[in-house]
Amino acid sequence: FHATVPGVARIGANRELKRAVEAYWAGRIDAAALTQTADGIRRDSWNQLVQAGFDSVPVNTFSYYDQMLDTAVLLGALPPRVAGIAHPLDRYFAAARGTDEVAPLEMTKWFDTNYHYLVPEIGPDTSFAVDATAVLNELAQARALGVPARPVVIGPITFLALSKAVGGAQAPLSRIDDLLPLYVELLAQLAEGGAQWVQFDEPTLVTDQAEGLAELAERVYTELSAASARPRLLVQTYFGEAGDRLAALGRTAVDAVGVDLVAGTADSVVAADLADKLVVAGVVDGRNVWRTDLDRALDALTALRPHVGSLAVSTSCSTLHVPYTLRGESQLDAALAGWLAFADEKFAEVATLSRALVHGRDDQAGQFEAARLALATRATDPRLHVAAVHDRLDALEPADWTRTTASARRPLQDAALNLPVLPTTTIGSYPQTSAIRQARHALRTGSIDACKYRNRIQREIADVIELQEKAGLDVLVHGEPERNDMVQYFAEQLDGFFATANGWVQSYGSRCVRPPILFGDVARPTPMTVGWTTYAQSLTSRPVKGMLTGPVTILAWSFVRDDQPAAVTARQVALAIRDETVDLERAGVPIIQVDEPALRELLPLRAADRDAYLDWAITSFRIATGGVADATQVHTHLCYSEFGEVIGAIAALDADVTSIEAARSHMEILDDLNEAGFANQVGPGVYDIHSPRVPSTDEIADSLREALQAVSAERLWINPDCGLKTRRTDEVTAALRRMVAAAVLVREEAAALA
Ligand code: THG
Ligand code: ZN
Repeated sequence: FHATVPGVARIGANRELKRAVEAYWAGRIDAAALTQTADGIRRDSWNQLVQAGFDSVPVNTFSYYDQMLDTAVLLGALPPRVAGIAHPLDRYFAAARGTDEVAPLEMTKWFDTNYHYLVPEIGPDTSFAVDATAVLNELAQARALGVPARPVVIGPITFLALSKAVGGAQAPLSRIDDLLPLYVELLAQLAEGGAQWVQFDEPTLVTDQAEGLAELAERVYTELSAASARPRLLVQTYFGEAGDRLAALGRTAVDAVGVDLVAGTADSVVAADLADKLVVAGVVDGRNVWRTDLDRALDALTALRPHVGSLAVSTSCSTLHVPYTLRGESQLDAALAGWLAFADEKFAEVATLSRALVHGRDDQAGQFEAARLALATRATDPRLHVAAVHDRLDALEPADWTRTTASARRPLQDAALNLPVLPTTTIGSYPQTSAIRQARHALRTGSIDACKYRNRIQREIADVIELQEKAGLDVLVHGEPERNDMVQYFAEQLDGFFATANGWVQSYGSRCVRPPILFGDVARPTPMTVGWTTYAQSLTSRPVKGMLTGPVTILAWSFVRDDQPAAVTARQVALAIRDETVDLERAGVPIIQVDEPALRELLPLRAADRDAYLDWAITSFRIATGGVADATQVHTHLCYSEFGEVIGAIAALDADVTSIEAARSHMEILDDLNEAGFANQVGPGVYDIHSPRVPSTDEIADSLREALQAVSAERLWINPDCGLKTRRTDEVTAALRRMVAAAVLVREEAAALA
C-alpha cells in the first residue's frame, strides 16, 4: 500500500463517544445505544480515510476506554477480581473505573504523551487465552463496507513491557514465550477473517524501558513472521528512533516496518537492511499541530526510497494525540490557521505526499505551493520574533535562577509566616461546582458581564476561604474557581498562545483536554492571578498561597512550536511566570506555589537524552521562581507519576516546600528524597483525593506518623495528595476536618516527646 496512518482518534469529532459512554455509566442509555454510537464513529473515520485516498485503513484502533485494556481483553489478561461480572462491557468498564466492590487498574502516562493507559496486571496465575471477538467484529464491519482494513493490535513486547507484575510474579516480559503462540493464533484468525495486512504496534522499541530489546525484537518477530497462516505483517514503531531494533526487525521475515521520521531520523532506516521490506514512513507529525513542510518531507522520502523495498507515506504516530479538524475553528486568525494541520488536514498531507512520490511533485503543485506560502508567512510573522522577549532571554544569567541557600531562607520565612509545626494546607483547587461552571459559561456566551462574573467568582472564593478557616487549615488558597484548566487558564492570558474552540484530545477514558497552541514568543502582558489571590487574602488573617503552573507543565500540556528548541520556549514561559511571582509578592502574597505535575512526563524515552532535558526543566523552574525575595516561600507540587527517575531533579528545583503525591506509594517517596539529599520541607500527600472515600482521622494520623519516620517534624507539611477539584464539597469539608484533627493529634504526640 501507499498511504495510511498508524491509528486515529476515537472520541468522536464532537466527543460523541464521551457523551455516550458517560450516559451508559449513568444508566441513561443501554449497551445497544452505546454500541450504535461506536459503530457510527468507526464508520465515519473509515470513510474519511478512504475518501482521503488511503489504500490501507487501520481498524481496531477504536476503543471504549483504552487500547491497552482492549489488548488485555484480547489476551485474556483482565484481573481475576472482575471475572465475576457477567456482561462483557460492564466487566471491561469495571477494570477501567472500578466499582463499589473492585478496584480499577492503575492508570499511567502513555510514553511521553498526555494520554493515559490502563496498566494490565500480570500475576503468577495469569494464564493467557485469545479472545479476538472485538478485532474480528471490526474487521468484518470494515470489510462489509469495502474498507481495505488493516487490523491494529498492540504487539507482545510493548504489551508486556507496559504491564505490571502483581502477586509476586516475575517481570511481565519474562512471559513473552507464553504470549507468542497466542499471537500466532491471532494471526491465523485474522487471516481467516480476510485481513490482507495486520499491524502490531511496538513503540517500546524506541525506548530504554528494557534490556536487550533488539535481540528480543529479532527473536519475537522471527517467530511470528514464521507463522504458517498469516496476513502480511507490519511492525509499527513510533515516538522515537528505533535504531538497532530496526536492523533487528530487518533480519526477520516481517513484511513491513513503520518508523517515526519526525521524532526519529532516516539514518537508522538506511543503516538497517530493509531492501526486501515495505517501509511505512511517518513523515507527517501525528502528535503536533503544525502544517507539514511538504518539500522537505518529499525530499526525505525520495532520499529514502533507494534504501528500502518499497515506501508508503504515513503520519509519525496515531492521530489520537491531535484534534480532529481545523474546520469550525473560526476564531483562529487567518495566518495562524494556515500554519496548522489537525488530523483531517494531516490525512490530506499524507495523501498529497504519497501521490507526489508516485507521480512527481508537479502533479500536486497546488498543494506544495500552498504549503510553501503558509510556511513562509509563519517564518516571518512578527509574533514569532519579539525583540523584547529575546533581549530578556539573552540577559539571563545564573544569578537569576539561584536563590540563597534554603537554610538561609528558612528563618526569614518562618519569621514572616509564624506557622505551627506540621503546618496544614491544600494543593490549590477546590470543587468545581455547577455554579462555577455556569458562571464561566455565562461569561463566554455574553449573558453576564465581567463585573457580574467577578462577583460570582468572588462569592466562590469567599465560600472556600470560610470552609478552610472552619476546617482549621494554616495556609489557605483561593480555590481556583476561575480556572477551567491549570494550563489553559494561563495560555488564554499569555502572548504567544492560542486557544482552540473545539480542539479536544482524549486524556484518558471519557476525559479530554483542549491543549492550547504555543505558536509565538511568550510574554505576560498583565497580571493573571493577582486580583483573585489578593481578594482571598483580604478575607482572612491567615496566609494565602498564590497558585501558578510551572513552565515545564505549560509546555507538556500545550502544542509547542517546532521552530526552536523546547529549552528556549521553556525559558520564555518561565520569564512570564516569574513576572507573575514578582507581582504577587509585591501585592503582599507571602507564599507562591508553582506546580510541575508534568515534570516526569517529558522525560525523554532514551536515557542518553535525559540529562539535557532535566537541565532545561530545572533551569526553567528556577527562572520562574528565582525572582522573589528570600522571605517569600516557594512551594511546588508534583503528581501523576513514578518519581524514581526524576528524584534528583525534584531536589534540584530547590523549592522551599514540595508537596507530592504519596498517599498510594506509602511514603516510599520520602526515603527516596532523603537519599537524593533533599533537605527542604516536604508535604507527602496524606490521603488519596482520587477516591470519594473520606479517610478517618486515625488513618491520616497513621500516615503522618509513618512520614515522621522518614522526615523530622520541622520539615513536614500536611496536605492531601492532589487538588480537590474533582471532589464534592461535602467530601472535602469532612476530609479536611479530619486531616486537621490528625495534625493536632500528632503535634501533641511530638510535643510530648520533645
Ligand atoms: N490539565 C491538562 N492535562 C492534564 C491534566 C490537567 N493531564 C494530566 C491530568 N491532568 C489528566 N487528568 C484530567 C482530569 C480531568 C479531565 C481531563 C484530564 C476532565 N476533562 C473534562 C472532560 O473531559 O469532561 C473537560 C474539562 C473542560 O471542560 O475544560 O475532566 O488537569 N491540560
Ligand atoms: Zn496533583
